Amino acid sequence: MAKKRTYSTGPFRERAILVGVNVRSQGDYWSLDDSLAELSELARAAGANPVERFTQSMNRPSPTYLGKGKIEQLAHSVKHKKIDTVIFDDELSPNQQRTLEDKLGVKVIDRTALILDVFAQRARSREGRLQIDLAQTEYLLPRLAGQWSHLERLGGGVGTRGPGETQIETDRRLVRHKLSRVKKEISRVQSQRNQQRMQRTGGEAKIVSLVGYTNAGKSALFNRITRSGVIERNQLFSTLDTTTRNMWLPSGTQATISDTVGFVHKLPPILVAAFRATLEEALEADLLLQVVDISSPYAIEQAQVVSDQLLDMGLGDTPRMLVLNKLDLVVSTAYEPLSLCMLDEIDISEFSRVVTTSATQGWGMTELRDAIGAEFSEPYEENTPGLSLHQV
Ligand SMILES: Nc1nc2c(ncn2[C@@H]2O[C@H](COP(=O)(O)OP(=O)(O)OP(=O)(O)O)[C@@H](O)[C@H]2O)c(=O)[nH]1
Ligand SMILES: [Mg+2]
Repeated sequence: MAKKRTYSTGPFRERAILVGVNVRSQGDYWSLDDSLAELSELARAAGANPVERFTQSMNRPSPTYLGKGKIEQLAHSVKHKKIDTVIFDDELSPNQQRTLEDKLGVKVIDRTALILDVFAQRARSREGRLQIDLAQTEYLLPRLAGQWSHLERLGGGVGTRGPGETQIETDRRLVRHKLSRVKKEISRVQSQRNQQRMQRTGGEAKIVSLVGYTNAGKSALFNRITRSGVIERNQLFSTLDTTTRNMWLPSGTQATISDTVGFVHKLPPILVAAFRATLEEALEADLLLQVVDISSPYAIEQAQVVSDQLLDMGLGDTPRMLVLNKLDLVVSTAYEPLSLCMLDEIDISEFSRVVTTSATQGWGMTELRDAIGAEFSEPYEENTPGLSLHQV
């Protein structure tokens, strides 16, 4: 009798192997090692204990994700190292996931499920919970259907097929019903938020939005600028809800500034779609402050991921300022020259200005405020970054 499978994105604490592939034809600027280092952090954030890494280089993506021999090696490791879960660094198709579970005999999770899991643990507000609920349900829907067809394939015959099919239909109907309910609720929350925005600004104030990689220091900067108490923590995805406050510009006019959810490498598209309501502030922004943690060894890759994802969200034309944060971790005083090699590697022509800050030390706050003010009072000149840096 076939074993019933369940796919869950709920919390788990298990011994895990991390698996990634390097596909030469895809030429990712993010190295496999770096990607797995981040996957390991995500796994820990979700409560798992990564004990080993498995990698494979290949010319083309494999329909089974890994080559046959590699899957055998992996199965051997799973058995001998008492592994509970194998975590893959890319989103697996429902078929790949099922085949790999069959071959490995343990639970198989992909990067998407892991990110959904971390989000689910962090979600506090009603809107955040609704959005993660939507993303998880969208993720589970095709896997749910696959789960039953798999049972039919294996069990088949009398006593399974009929009830199985009925069950698929019932499950799909229930899940679709849930999806439409959650979507309706999200759009209600979204229209309330739009109303609030209009009331707050009369629809006239400029909208500034902090965007950037998770853990870059967006909330810390937001708190510094607006004297708010948004949670800032050394962990992935502290912020899931957008917070908006008014801020005064040096000219005496008001703008609104928003703290938003962070980005991550290979951010699941279903999550971006589900969090569209939360990202509304960024979508409507007159100016994006792209925050980069310059102390991170992955600063360049992280900046690139965020630029690419903003482009995917249709924000390629919104004026963008580069905020190099955590300056205190790379220099000892605010006025020490910053090595230019880093700036050489980031394409600063994408940005209207570059400002360096330390949110924790309060460095660069006046410069940041001035730069935002200047952005709204001067004509935007393309490809002439007005570097308001003391050190460039
Ligand atoms: N040393 C130093 N630490 C900083 C600075 N800015 C932020 N941090 C720390 O970095 C960690 C992450 O900061 P957050 O403000 O929560 O980062 P975030 O970009 O909002 O992250 P998410 O909400 O997860 O997307 C916290 O522990 C902050 O105290 C800085 O300029 N210098
Ligand atoms: Mg935050």
